[in-house]
Amino acid sequence: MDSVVKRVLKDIKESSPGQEEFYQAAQEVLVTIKPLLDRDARYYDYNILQRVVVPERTIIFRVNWIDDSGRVQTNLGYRVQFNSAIGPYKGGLRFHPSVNLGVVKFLGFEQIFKNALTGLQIGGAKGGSNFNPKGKSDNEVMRFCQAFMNELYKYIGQNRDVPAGDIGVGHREIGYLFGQYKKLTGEFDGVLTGKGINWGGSFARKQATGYGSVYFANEYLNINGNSLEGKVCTVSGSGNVAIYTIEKLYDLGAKVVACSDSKGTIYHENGIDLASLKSVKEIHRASLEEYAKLHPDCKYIDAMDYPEGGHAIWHIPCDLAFPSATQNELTLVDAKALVKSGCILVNEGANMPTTPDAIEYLQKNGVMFSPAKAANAGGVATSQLEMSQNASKTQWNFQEVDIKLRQIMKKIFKSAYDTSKEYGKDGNLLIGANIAGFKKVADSMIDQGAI
Ligand code: NDP
Ligand code: 2IT
Repeated sequence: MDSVVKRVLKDIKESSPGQEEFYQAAQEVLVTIKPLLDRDARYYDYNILQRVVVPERTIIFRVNWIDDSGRVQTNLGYRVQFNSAIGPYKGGLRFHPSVNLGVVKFLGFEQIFKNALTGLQIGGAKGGSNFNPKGKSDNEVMRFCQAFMNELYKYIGQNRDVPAGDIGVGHREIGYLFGQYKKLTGEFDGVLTGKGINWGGSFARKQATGYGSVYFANEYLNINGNSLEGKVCTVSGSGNVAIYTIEKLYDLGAKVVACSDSKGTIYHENGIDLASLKSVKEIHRASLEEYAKLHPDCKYIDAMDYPEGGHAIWHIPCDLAFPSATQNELTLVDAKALVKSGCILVNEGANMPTTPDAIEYLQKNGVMFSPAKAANAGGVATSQLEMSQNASKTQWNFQEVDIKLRQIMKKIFKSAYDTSKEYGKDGNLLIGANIAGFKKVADSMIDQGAI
């Protein structure tokens, strides 16, 4: 039966050349669900493995927009509608120069199983562009978003495909995208999530991924007789996920001593000043170097990089590590440093931040490992809560949404944990999460026939 997995992976490589991140994501899922495949031959009989690695639809389009000097600029736009077996397509949009089809496919593939794990009815999708919002004026970002939506609006809808934010797409971009969607369709509906509170957004969506990631870590520590109280934490990134991870870590009694951005890393041994961090990153959209200038007791490391493919932040001693920036940002060199410094938990806030050899090393050395699909699912789960509020034309308050988020994260943890036990892989949450997510999607695909 292993030969089927091997053949599917070989087929992906041949049919989708150069999509390294996508192979990595597909390989991780197909290899870790082996205990399920060994137990239930239906997934082979119905060719589920071959079917699930192919997106239902891939849309690639040109985005022409006018910069501030009046010149036409061209970028590529993507939306990969990967799987709708359990609900309408759902997943974020990423605007970053590194975006290509392989990146969007890896993110879309991950999203299928993450969304299934939330226990909510949402299918998997992802999109984005190689547009770089950095250094662009607000007007340029607005014109880009409008041009992007001029094409995307044909393929999305509140019951069809509901995009949201990701790297480089936050409140500002969702606003411009929503405005243009409304202009083109004449409809005010819940077609995007992460909207502003005044125009259909949900309280706590902004905080949800970071808070959810910490709620997940808390469950994991508690089941092992431990807690967040007094723990020294490092959090990579300093964007949406990282900032609200830091906020919730402080709330629950931990201390955060380091974070990073695309240019550098700060080590503030006395504890990061969250208000100051928010001001530098959220309001001024500046680099962390500005934060270091405001705090003389804070050390600034002028790079994310570390020798031999490592990353500076993971070489700062910690009890708990929260990779919350981007893919493959925690490598084997980093994992070795974390084990050496006595780190007991790596909790993935970003998508696929830990390389496969690093995951293996951490797990072999007894470090608790929370996989992204489970640990960062609070964002998309709260997006679905936003969709529910839009559909019923209501708005819950912050506390109501936060309570639901916490319950969902508890359920996701339990589902990954119990599934790992059920399949004889005690406490291996990577295996538990992948099996639980895959099973729900695959069983739904079987129920719905060859479509
Ligand atoms: P943001 O754009 O808000 O922040 C990203 C942060 O990571 C920034 O600090 C950025 O640096 C840094 N970063 C991004 N790309 C790179 C890179 N290639 N090298 C080094 N640093 C980088 O994005 P989010 O916080 O929303 O997303 C972070 C991660 O979490 C991503 O993996 C995303 O897919 C994932 N995620 C996001 C969810 C959400 O709801 N937003 C939900 C679930 C997962 P700089 O400040 O210099 O730009
Ligand atoms: O990776 C993710 O889960 C997200 N970027 C959030 C997706 C969403 O639809 O809220």
